[in-house]
Amino acid sequence: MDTSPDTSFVCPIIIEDDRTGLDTETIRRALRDNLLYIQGKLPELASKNDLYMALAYTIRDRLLQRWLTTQQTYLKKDVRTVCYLSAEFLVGPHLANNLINLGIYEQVQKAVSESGLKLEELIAQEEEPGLGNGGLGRLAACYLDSLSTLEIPAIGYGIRYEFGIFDQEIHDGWQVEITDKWLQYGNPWEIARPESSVEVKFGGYTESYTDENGNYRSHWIPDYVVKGIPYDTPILGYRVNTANTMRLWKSEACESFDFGRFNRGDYYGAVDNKVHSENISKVLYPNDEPIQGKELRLEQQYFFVSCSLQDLIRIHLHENPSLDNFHQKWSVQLNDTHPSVGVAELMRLLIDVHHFDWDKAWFITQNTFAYTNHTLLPEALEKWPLSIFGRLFPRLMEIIYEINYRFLDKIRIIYPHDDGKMSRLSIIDESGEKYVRMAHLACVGSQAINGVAALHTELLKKDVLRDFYELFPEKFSNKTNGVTPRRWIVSSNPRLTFAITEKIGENWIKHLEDLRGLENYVDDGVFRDYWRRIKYDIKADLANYIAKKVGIKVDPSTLFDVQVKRIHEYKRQHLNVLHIVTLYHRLKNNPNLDITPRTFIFGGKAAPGYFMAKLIIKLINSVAEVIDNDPTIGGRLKVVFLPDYNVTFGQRVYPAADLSEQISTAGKEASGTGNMKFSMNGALTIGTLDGANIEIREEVGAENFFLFGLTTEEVYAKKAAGYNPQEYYYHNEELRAVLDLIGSGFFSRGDSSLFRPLVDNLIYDDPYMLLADYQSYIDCQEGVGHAYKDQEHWSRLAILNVARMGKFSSDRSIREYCEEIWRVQPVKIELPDYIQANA
Ligand code: 475
Repeated sequence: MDTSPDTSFVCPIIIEDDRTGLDTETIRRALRDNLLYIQGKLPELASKNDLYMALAYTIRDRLLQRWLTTQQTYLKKDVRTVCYLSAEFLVGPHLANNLINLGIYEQVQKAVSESGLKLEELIAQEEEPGLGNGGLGRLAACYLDSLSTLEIPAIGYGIRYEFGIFDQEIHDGWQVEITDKWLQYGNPWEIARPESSVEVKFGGYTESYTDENGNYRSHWIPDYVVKGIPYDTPILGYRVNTANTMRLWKSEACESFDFGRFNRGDYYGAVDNKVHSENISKVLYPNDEPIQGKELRLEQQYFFVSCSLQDLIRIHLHENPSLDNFHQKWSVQLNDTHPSVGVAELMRLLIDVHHFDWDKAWFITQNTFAYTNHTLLPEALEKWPLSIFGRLFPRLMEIIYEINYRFLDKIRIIYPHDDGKMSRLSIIDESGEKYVRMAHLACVGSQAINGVAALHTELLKKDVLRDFYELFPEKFSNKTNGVTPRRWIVSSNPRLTFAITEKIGENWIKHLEDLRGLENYVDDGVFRDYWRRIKYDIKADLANYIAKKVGIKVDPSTLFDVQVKRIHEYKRQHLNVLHIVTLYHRLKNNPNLDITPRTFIFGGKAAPGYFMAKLIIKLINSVAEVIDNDPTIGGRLKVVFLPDYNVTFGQRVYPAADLSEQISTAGKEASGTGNMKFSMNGALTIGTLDGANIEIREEVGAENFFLFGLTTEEVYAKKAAGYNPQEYYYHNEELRAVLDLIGSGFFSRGDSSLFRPLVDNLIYDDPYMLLADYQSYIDCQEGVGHAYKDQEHWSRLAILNVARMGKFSSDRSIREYCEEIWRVQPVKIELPDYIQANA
């Protein structure tokens, strides 16, 4: 079969109105048409999902011209392109965002309602692609949005997991994981491109030979070869014609059936290879920070990286005579170390396949890659046992040894006789079992290295990557994270969007610093009143949703105190619980105590193998059950754990929060991005001096931020001096009462063993220093309660928070990456005349 473009086909394309028109009438007609001819459904038999699908195809049609024109323009203009390599893209639902970015939300709403439907209901039909765990994957998605909005040529490369992050159910207070079948009714946003498949080698051995020029070379004879099939999703920018591509790879077997084995009677064995090949892109590993050294995970990483680099090389050679200028045309960003095997793979492709010599290949490689680190937890730094790595990729192992050998040779000159330095810097960890240190490979093979918030970058330089910083300080820089206001304000909070736009126009959506204009209205009592009414309505919506989902009635006039994020000890959801139990304990001892009524809302998934995180979920639910059913509390405290926290639910909850909990141990959270989403939506923050909290506080002003807890220096000093949590336990009566209450079985129907591991861990070890920060947190929360009582004052603070969040748009982050790391320029996309321009 010939799958290459056929240039003899001459046919001026006249695009029918129905696939491009943006007016209500055309959209209505197109919707009906797609329902019949794509979904194959008569209107009277169509389900909500059929109608959603028909609408999704209607909108995709409107993306296609923009997308194809974008790709064509890039080819014609021979542009420099950013390539974002990420094992995760947590993009969230596409439909609403595409409507907003196209500027046709109202038209579509009208078209849909004229057909007797509600747009919001169709939008709610979309199954979100959960192709990520949390912060890192969601950041990649925000960055794709900003890259397109800023008209930067870019491709996002990743894995098309058949099963994304598991759905979470809560049974008897415990997390239960359910397979995420996001593809079961089809995915209207992607287009498969089997004609662009590539092959990836695994296992086997290498053979050395001498080439025609007398050079010593190596040849990889693999055990098996897996096929990667690209699936493309257009990512449209906000009110521009740029639609970049997110290209996700699905793995398949090259040969689906082994006739040799079949003929020998080995019927199951005949499909072994097919099963193994398809397994590679089958499921997302649900571990957030600490990695588990699972072989399949390493296969996933190499699979998508090799596919992506081969794809880039093919695109490059289509436009250029050789790969000599590869690094001038592509800037490849490594989203953490998960794709860092790319350093060795690009070397292999240049040397083995394209016959470069080492030095030239290394020059190109080093000038192509840049590396972002996302974590300070030592246990999350990826390393792979040499035994596994060498068996899966024998040729890459040789290359890594050679990279390391040449690197250490240079080190030896700079630091003669410093063996400690050598072994600390080496790409191979030889302290016990041998490992490949992926962060070292990334550092050596990249032209730039960055952290994701100011404090994080400082800690990388001082601590985690200290030796590398000493060696090449010029490679290091900070790029504080940001989030896209299109999804996290416009799409998720239409009421706030309307209120802001009414006052300052709509420029802020693309230039978030313009929110500063809102400061002019903090003294406007009418505006503050309006602001409060909006917040109340949003909270009332969430209250309805909570009642429907978990059957708990919450009062929208109480303070909504929210912590949503992955469950992890360092994020300290259990510190939040200690505060809740403290308030409960106070109310039990003093039933008439005057406290600010609060609704505590939690959401988040625990890694399935993370015992302590799962116990924290059980604790939250157990405390909730007791408090919510205690009539003496009279609704002054409510605790809700909302199951299955994801992007869709985030969009509902950030706008409804009064208080944002950002309470990690100082020095542990690289940046955080939820902290930004809350604050942009008018929540105030209670937080430690950690990650981007520090910069948020700088922007909004110390008087607008509830600060508590030890600083990073104090955490380090305390650890060094021999931290003993028992001192806090014995010296703080209230704290002791709270821990004892939890340990006694009071929240676990008398079972005093249930929460013992958690309580004992806090009293005897407390690696995240909850007890050291407890009193400071409790006192700070008291301040929050007081502040909330003065609603006029609270509204002022909330408005100022929103007004001063401009820095945290991902547009700002992406501009910094573009100027300082990628050195790429925007490229305007002009649509052909016959396409109706955006609104
Ligand atoms: C940080 N995920 C946040 C966010 O920069 C930060 C690790 C291994 C395997 C799979 N996923 C991971 C992370 O390391 C991660 O999500 N890190 C987070 O990156 C974006 O805002 O502080 O914890």
